[in-house]
Amino acid sequence: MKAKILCLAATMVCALTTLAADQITVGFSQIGAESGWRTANTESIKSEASKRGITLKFSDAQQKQENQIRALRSFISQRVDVIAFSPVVETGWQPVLEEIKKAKIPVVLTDRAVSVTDPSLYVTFIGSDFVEEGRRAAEWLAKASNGKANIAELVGTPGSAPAIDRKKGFEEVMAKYPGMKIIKSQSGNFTRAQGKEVMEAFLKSPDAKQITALFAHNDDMALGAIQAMEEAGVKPGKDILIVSIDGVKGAFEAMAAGKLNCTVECNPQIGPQLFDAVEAIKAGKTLPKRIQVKEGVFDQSQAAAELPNRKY
Ligand code: GYE
Repeated sequence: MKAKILCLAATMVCALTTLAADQITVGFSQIGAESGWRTANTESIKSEASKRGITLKFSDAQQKQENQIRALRSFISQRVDVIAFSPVVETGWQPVLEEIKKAKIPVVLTDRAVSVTDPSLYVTFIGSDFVEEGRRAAEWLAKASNGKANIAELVGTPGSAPAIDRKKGFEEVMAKYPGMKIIKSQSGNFTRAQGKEVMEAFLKSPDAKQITALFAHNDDMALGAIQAMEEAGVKPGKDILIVSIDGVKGAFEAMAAGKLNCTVECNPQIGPQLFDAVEAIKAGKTLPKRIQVKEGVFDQSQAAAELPNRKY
């Protein structure tokens, strides 16, 4: 009897140890909560971790790089299995990534890329092609305006990969249309409040009447700008054509109401691909350096039909 109990206890200890060894802990440093896209991205990551029984240490940096660096260092001292983060800006990561490498913790980048000289500092980057999104926005506008537009641009967070790349893709296509010009360009930091503020300033400038189109680097800034236009007696979507990027629910509602003309999709639901990568790393598998997220382009004619399908 005694032997039996001992044996049972040993099996239980053994089972518990296996469980602990299998348990994966991931430290994730999120940029902030600046947009509808970001909220959906956080939700996707948190819900996927809990679905898979992965322990997630989640930290919100409130759009500040120094907060992200602090969070990354704390993940090193907590000895998490994998560190993942969405870098607010592209530069300035090399030192902390070297510290992580020394601690032998694999790194997965999600959403935004970093610019480092040593690509071995991270395993893989899971994210969208922001240059292509910028191209798609410009292609749409070129068609809708017959290649003639005086464009106001609401730029994302300065130094961030999506702001740099979306501008680049947009301008690349615009160069084929001599009648398309960017006549105003300023950052609205990817937030609705700052998008509104900057649009108000654009509309107060002496050449405000020349603006025929708005290119906003994300939907939230476009939604803020729509409010500014309405308050100034300008008809959004009619007096000024508006194209933005993300494809959040609010953008589809604005399109269905005729106030926004087009949104280029940028899918925030990265959670499943992130934890597939984490599990692959733990299983010793090799991953591609770049994992692409799928997305489309939607205009007003598709808005009502697509609205019920939108998950973010
Ligand atoms: O477009 C914007 C968010 O990095 C793709 O960040 C992301 C961007 C997204 O604040 O809404």
